[in-house]
Amino acid sequence: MRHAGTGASLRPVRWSGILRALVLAALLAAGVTTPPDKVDESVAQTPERPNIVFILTDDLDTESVSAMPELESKLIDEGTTFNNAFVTDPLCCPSRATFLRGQYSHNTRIAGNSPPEGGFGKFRSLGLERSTVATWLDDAGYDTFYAGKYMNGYDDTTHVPDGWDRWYGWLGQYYSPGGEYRLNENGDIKRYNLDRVHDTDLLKDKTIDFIRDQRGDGRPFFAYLAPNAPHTPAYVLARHEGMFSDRSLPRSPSFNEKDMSDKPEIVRNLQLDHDEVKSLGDLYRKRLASLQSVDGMIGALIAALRDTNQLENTYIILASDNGYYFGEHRRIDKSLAYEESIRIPLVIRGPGVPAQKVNHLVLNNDFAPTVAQLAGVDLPGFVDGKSFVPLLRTEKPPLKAWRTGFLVEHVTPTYQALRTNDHTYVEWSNEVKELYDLEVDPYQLHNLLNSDLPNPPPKPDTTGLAAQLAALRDCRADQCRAAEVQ
Ligand SMILES: [Ca+2]
Ligand SMILES: [Ca+2]
Repeated sequence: MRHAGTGASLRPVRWSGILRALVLAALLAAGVTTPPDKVDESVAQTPERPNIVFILTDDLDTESVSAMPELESKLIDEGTTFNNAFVTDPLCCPSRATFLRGQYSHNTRIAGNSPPEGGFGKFRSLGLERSTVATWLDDAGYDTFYAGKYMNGYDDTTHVPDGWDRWYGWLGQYYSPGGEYRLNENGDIKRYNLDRVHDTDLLKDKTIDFIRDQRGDGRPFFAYLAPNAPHTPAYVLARHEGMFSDRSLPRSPSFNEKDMSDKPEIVRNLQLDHDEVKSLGDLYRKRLASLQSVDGMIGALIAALRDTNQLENTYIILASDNGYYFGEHRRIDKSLAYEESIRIPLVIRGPGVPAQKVNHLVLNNDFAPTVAQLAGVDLPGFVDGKSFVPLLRTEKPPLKAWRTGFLVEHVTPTYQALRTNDHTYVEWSNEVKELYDLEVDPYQLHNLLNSDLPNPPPKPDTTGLAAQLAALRDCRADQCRAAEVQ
């Protein structure tokens, strides 16, 4: 059933919206968010079967969100923002596999962007596409839509992954010389050029067509958008050229970290020279300008949902597949366990979701189970994450009862880390260890386990941290959720 038509007087429309919000709020408050397994498909887009729109940006750091006014006014001001949202393997392909399956990368076995560690071919050949958030919702009668980057290595293929009713998958590694790019459109390969249409605008148009087609369809929908922005080369729309030309690169205390003697050797010997700092500033400004395409898309999608009377029954979620270093600890890019790389923006608005900022630890592992709960579908037993729907209320579980720590893992270079509410503890494959007390050292300048100092201070006791990390290292499903609360 759709919302009351716009032809009716205003009052029924408003009351229907308020009623939906009250019903959902009551369901949330009662802890009842799972409707019966079998839902009559003629009764659709009800509060129990809402629409879901997800925007997964590429390499968006939390600081750059401040350059996105539509995101701020239409999602952050209207919804719940997670101040402590993280990815558990800070690299594109592993993180994207986790978003789709709700598992740590030691369980997806997608631990890199290319074979043998990971990539699209491995994701497919392991059979992982057969059970994702898309197939769960598709099997429950949702109309599903995907547009944008899928996984590294997805190229020259007419293959459409399971579970997606409409598919616009980005092919290849970004753009060819001359600005050409290709999409797999429901099995057909189509070519475009940046001169004619910027890829974010193209994805936006495809999504708006889909949203408009849903009106009167009678079924709820799930749209998953994965724009390339702001990932390098961060193409800027002509209308945004030159924006942010006055903005200088933020320099936190860890920028070009002065004393690296506390860091493991792999990090310690990094250098940032004057030219690199200058080009980082240029990249930073270019990324902010490229993000305006995503910001405009947020506004346009919300307008399309409103125009088609679907906004009140739609959850909109924005996240990133990993963070980004702009010279912090002399690093560029991502992949280490320091904050700038694992921390992501995460915001959700929708029916019954209060405008608030939440400090609980939430993960990319939690995305798929959250969407499943919002849609009222059952989860397969392999999921490691947990739905953060209980945090979308004013009355929340206590922070430390929710999650006290989680695993960060990475293969190249190889480390496992534990990020708790107040510490980062890293174990490298060569047995070097790092420990940062985030309450006194939020910029991770002083590794408390540095053993190379001439007269090292007494080391803190890491028994508890090491034990929690050991419990998480090879965990599965319930074991992970149990080991994350100590
Ligand atoms: Ca990425
Ligand atoms: Ca230092």
